[in-house]
Amino acid sequence: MNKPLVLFALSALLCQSFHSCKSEEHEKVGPTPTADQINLQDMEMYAFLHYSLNTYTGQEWGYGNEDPQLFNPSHLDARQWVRTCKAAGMKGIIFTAKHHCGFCMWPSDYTDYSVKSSPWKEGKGDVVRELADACRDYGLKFAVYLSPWDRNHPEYGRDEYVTYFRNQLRELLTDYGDVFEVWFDGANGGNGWYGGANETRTIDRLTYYKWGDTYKMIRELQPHCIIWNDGADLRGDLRWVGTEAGNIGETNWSLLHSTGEVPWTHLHYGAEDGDVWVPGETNTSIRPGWFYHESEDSHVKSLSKLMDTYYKSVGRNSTLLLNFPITPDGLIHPIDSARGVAFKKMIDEVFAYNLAEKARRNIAKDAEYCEITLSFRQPTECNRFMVCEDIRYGQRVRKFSLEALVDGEWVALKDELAENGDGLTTIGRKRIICFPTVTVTKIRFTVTDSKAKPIITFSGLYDAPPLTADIPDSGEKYSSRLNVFMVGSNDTPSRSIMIDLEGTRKVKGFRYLPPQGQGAKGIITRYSFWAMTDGEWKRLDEGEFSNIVNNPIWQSVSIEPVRTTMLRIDAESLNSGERAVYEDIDIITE
Ligand code: FUL
Repeated sequence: MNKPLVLFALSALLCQSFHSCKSEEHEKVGPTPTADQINLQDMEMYAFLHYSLNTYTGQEWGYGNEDPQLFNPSHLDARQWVRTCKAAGMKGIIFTAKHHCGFCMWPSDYTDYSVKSSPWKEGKGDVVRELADACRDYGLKFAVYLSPWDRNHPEYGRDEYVTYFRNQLRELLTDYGDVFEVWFDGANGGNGWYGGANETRTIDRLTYYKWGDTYKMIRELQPHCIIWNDGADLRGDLRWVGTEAGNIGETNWSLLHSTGEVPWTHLHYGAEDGDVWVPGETNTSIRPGWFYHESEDSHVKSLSKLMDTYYKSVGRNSTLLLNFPITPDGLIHPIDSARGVAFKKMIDEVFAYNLAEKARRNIAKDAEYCEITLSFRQPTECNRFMVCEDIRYGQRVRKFSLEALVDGEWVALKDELAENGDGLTTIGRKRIICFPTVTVTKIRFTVTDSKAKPIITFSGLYDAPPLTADIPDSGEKYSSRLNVFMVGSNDTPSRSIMIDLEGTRKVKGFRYLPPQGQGAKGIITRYSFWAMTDGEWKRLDEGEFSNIVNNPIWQSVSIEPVRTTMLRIDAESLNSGERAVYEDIDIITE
């Protein structure tokens, strides 16, 4: 069998019930995926594991001066991580070998800021090795996240660091077997420890790392490895989807322009006229944060939220990269594990039986693009529709419609998870439409606009069971019942938020919810926290809200309790704009 035939057989296997509106010649239309990109997309779901010194400091972004002595897990068990991920339906694992703090989870030859300097296994351990071995044993693929931003390294910002970064990457791509993906985080907050310099260092995200040379090295060392990159001058093989909330656009082209900046809309929706194949990978965490925080034990995503994420990623022509944080003990928490397993079980249940298999299928010969009608002998309940294009020949379909014959009348079925009103747009590798349960005798799928004759390899109809056993979000409701006001005038935009406690209270901290929505301005990225005592403002704390722009969740700050009547939060820096903005603020009192 030649290569295309092998791939064809594989995708036919995935899309078990196989039928189509096929073009005769099967010519490629526009950019098409490589075999490695197809393999990656076929994985559908894989796990992220976030684990570093942050796990022991409660941070999301380490500053770079955290003590390696903190790393001493009592029960680190990479096999438990892999078993859990496998049971949750994940086909591979991407591990944070080095996060922004610079601490290496493997004993790199190029730094002592690693597990070598920790008490764990008396400095002889290698977390990356344990995970790579466990993945091999359980048949999961293995991959690495290596943060380009390094807040520990003294040379960060200069050429020497780029050599260091590449040396580390070479170790990871040489010593641990096959690596299916490399993840180069685009985050770059600027300030850091940098060998004691304690300063802000800015780099040009596009050019500083000289990605061309790095990509060349990756291709040589791991020819099948997929490159994920955010903010490089060269396109990777896979793109960020512009949010960490767990969804990609309903319209989702697996295409980008090969040159120029990538606007947010292209991250989220792809570029219909793009000249290079770069599918979207939806990354999100099973908890609000990426690293483990005990306070989030009651905020693990509910089953319905996870299913929503599945439909808005895998069901929208994207892969899903779902994060499980590792606890300070060195394990995946039982709550996350149970939720992950329930998630996989629910996906299996929803798609267990394809109702289309008991229908008569008619493919209209005279349709402009493609029209498939499924006819049932008995009225049939359904609420999910799945359709696949043969992406080896390019992503073609722009628009389609879905109609149901209900009590003798054709009604249009709408995507109940839709965020825009454009109707049903784009298909790609897999598209799932969720609609409220209807009882039908016929279902009609029609491609109404396409770049060329569509190649539909699969269509399926399902009746998803209700989420009776749902595990609810235990999200406490925070509200600012307090008197919160901004200080400033028309001339001096306010960067201070005052909270009048209307009497004396013992305060243990505060929570800040930044403004929500794409492109929000006025997000506080560094804060200071003040209390009025004896008529004077006293500074209680200051710090950073790490990763708040990409992941705009509640930020909690705890302090030594103080008694006070008035509090103030100052924005030491904002993401953009002049005025500090909040969606909500909550004061934690005793
Ligand atoms: C972001 C990082 O800043 C977060 O800490 C996390 O690693 C996430 C996956 O990517 O850009």
